[in-house]
Order: sequence, then structure tokens, then C-alpha cells
Amino acid sequence: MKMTVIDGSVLSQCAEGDRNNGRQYEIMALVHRSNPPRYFTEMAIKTVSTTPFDDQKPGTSGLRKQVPTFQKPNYLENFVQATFDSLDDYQGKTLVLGGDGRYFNRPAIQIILRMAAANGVGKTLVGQGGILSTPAASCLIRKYDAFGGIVLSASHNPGGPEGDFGVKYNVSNGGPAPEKVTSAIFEHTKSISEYQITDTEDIDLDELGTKQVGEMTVEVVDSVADYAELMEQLFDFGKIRKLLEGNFSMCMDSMHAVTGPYAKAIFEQALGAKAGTVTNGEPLEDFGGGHPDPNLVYAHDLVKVMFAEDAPDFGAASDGDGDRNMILGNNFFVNPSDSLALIAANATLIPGYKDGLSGVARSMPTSQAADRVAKKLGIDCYETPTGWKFFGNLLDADKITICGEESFGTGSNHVREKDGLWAVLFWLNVLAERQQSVEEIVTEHWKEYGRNFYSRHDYEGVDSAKASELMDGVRSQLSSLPGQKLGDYTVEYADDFSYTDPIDGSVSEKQGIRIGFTDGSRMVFRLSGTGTQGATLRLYLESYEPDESKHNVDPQAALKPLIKLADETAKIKELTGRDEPTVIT
Ligand code: G16
Repeated sequence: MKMTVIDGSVLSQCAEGDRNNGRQYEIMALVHRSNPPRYFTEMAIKTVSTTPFDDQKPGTSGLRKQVPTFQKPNYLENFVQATFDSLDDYQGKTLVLGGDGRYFNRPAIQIILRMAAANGVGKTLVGQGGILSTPAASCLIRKYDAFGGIVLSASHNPGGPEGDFGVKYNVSNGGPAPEKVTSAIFEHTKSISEYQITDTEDIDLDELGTKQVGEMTVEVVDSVADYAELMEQLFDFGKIRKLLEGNFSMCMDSMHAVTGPYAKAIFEQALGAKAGTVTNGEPLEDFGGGHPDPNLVYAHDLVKVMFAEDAPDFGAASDGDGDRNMILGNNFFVNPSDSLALIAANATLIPGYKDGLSGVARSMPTSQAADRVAKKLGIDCYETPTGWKFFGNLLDADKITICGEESFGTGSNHVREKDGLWAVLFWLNVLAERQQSVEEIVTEHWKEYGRNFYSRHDYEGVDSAKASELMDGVRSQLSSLPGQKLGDYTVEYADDFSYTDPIDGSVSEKQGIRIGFTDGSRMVFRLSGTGTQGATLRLYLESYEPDESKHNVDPQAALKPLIKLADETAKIKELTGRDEPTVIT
């Protein structure tokens, strides 16, 4: 007698005799009796013995490791099986699957398809060529009522045989799995002893249409069409087309990552932008050797164009999986925190948001510029931990319409992920309506609300033990800091940020150390949850300047006293052994 264990429960049982006589056999649901019985072709499913890996705890956004780690025998399979094992009630239902096209995307998709079939998934929608941007995957999950999605990406981390890979599970609202789900997956990875996989051939991922993997239907879908349709519903494509067909010039850098096909279809084909508007538009497995992170350091091609004498009016870049964005004007950088505030302030100019916003949210380290807009609009502003997953409940409950993070992420209730091209379209629509330059729009915003000077200093690849020592050192000062004078600043509060979700009451602790001053300035210390080598220390700095005559200052100069204070408080140079951050945004 053979027992197959699925979802931690005994789901199937068949006599050896049945297996040998070449018949199909019925999988009896012994525990989940409410599930309809399913039929599998004999010998299609293999149960493979495995042992746990001790490093499969999902981080800020799924499991991210270097490619060679994912290529270890059973490494990917364990995590995928643990994901299925932690879910209820998905048998016979639809899954969405795709990735950002990085190295190992295709083989991983073939493995996951076979495992999904073996675990009883009814149908899987896969992006053509295995390509789905993160927001497009979210769009498909919602549109086709999928129970969830598996998105293969390490986002902004470099790709290639020695680069990074990642697996992220999204739930039925289209958003990243909340902590209770990722914790359950992690628990299963610790005790896994076997996984299920079909003994079937690879399928053709490039040809659109319906195929079979065992008893599961696979539909290879156009990666762009549904997403582009959703964008057209939200934005005034007619007005944007008029802008792009006029004298307005634009450059969109897809960084050889996933947004190339999306950006070409939307900007060049649907909106009439000149051919060549989208640069680095061919997704490559190693992103052309680049680091697909849209910031001033890594998006150097775009920065060079946008800070030249004859720069275009508007520039944008997106990241590996298409959920981040950077917005630039002619010789002008829009800080992501300001971008969030501006998007909120201008939302009613956009058809999809013309009735106003229910509320806004930002991650804790994001500047408080959005709070000022929310106050003026008379709506709530929520402060969540870093990670898009924390916005999901607020969006589902319609507490917020728009949300964003300092890490170049902005989005809305249209999907449950941050969305790079959505942000670019939002800006284009605002520019088309206001007929002003990017710089004029931002400086007018500062004039109205005051300017939140903001910067993030990253120290990448720091020794993990030193990074923990640094954080512990700051943590040990927290109780004595309030009321103390540090330089010209007086500490108002100092804490390790803890968040209680207002919808489900779940508590997330130790989400970054905040030291706030009486004049509204802040410094925040956090260790990144997305890196794969050593630790990345993130230092977030913010000060507020209401006086318009002092707005035209380089943020690094405006924040200099705080930068010095942060080093003194956390001994950054001493403990990291670095004189300068790796990246300043
Ligand atoms: C992910 C998360 C974001 C987060 C960012 C940085 O983005 O989805 O919510 O802000 O990582 O996280 P950390 O500071 O922990 O590195 P992405 O674009 O990498 O998925």
C-alpha cells in the first residue's frame, strides 16, 4: 500500500495492485473529505524523500538566495512543497506562476509546474516565456480568482549564474503572503521529509495556449495584455498620448529586466511614444551584468541622460521584477518619499482616483511628507513596517487607496503589489494635466507643504556579527535617550518600531530603531531583509523645513548634522569599517 502525504494530511491511498495494472486510480481524500476526488494518471506522481535546509526563512519579500543555493538538489523543491503544505483548500483551483526572467527562471518554472500538478492544483496560468512582472502577477491573481501565485524574483538584486534568485508566494488578494503564512511555510521547511512531483516532460513556455502537466491544465498567457488593460482603465491614455506625441520627451530605462515588454507595449505602442523611448528593454538573464535597482547609483545609464544638458523632460526606471520605480525630471531627481506625497496630493486629477482617497499609508522609514498631504486632505495616514505585505489588509479593508515606501515603491488598490509602471503612468498623467515640468510640480509641492529633506544611506555586505552589534548598541541606548540633547537636537522618542495590524491585530516587533527629535527630524536604523550576502545596514535620515527660501539645498548638506549624529550614536564607521555608504539615495 502506498500513502501520499499532501498538505500535512493523508490524501491518497492506493493498493500496489492498482498501480501495477496500468489503470488510472482514484485519489481518495481521507482527511479533506470536502475536496472532490481527483484522478491522476498512474506513475505520474513521484514522492521524493528529502531532508530540511535550515536557511529557508522568508525575508522582507520571499526567500532570496544566490543561484547556486537554489540549484542545490531539492532546495527549490523543499521550499515549494513547504508552501503547498502550509496552504488549505487549493486543490483543483488556479495558481499564477511567472518570474522576472532572471537566470534559473525557466528551469524553476518547469519544476514548480510539475510540483503544482502533483500537489493537486487544477490550473496554472504562466506568463509567456515564464515572464510576469510582480504587479502583473498580482493583476492576474485578482482577475482570474486564483488561490495564489508564485513569483520568481530577487527583485532589484543582480542576476546570472552567480547572482541571486528568489521565490515569493502571493495570496488570493494578489499580495505578498502575510507573516502568518510565511511563518507557516518556514515551519514546514524545518520538518519536510518528502515532496511530490510529476514524472512529466517540460512544456513549451513560449507558445501561447493550453497544455497539460499530468492532470493539471497549464495556460501560457500573454504576459502583458491583462496588465496593460488595467492601466488603460485607470489612466487617461488619450491625454498621455497627446503629451507624448507632442514636444514632450521621455526616456524609460527597463534595465534589461522584466518591464521591457510591458513598457514597449504601453508607452511606444499604446501611447505613441517614439521608438527607442524604452531603453535596455530586452529582458536578459543577467540583466546585462547590471544591478536592476532603479536608484541614482545603479540606473547610471538613465542618470547620465537625465542630467545632461539636453536632457529629456521626463525619465523613469524600474527594477528587476517591475515593482519599483525611479522618477526623474530634466536634471531633477524625485525622492520616492516625495513621489508618494505628490501622487496622493494629485490623485483626483487621475480618472481612476477622481473620487478621492480613503487613506494613505507609508512604511515607517519613509519620510513624513505623505502625512502632511493626508492631514490636509482630512484622511488617515498609516505607518507600517517595511514590506509591501503590511499594506494588504489596509487595502482590502479600504482604509487606504494609495501607499508607498522610500525604497522606490508606490502603488494603490488596483493590485496588491507596488507597481513601477503604474507610478510612471501616474506621473505622466499628472504632467499631461498640469502642463508643468517635473521640477515645477515638486517645488510647488514643497512650497505648499514644506520640504521633508530625506536620504537613505546603505552599507552593503557588512559582516553580519558587526551589524548585529551595531543594532544592539543603539538598542541598549533607547531607554535613556528620550529628553537627551544630542548636538542641536533634543530626543523626543526612541524605540524599536512595533506594529499592530489594525485589521487582524497581528503584532510585528523589532521593525527598525527610530530616534525622533522635537523638531520633527528622525534617524532610523534597520537591517535589510532582502540581501543575500552579509548584512546591509540602512540608515534613514529626515528633517523638515517649512521655509521656502531654504528648500533649494542638497539633502546631504541639509542632513549633515544628523548624519554625524547617527555615526556617533551607532559607531557606524568603526563597526562597519567603512568611511562611506555603498549607496546613497
Ligand atoms: C522589498 C519589499 C519592500 C521593501 C524593500 C526593501 O522590495 O517588497 O517592501 O521596502 O524590499 O526591503 P529591505 O529594506 O528589507 O531590503 P523588493 O522590490 O525587493 O521586492
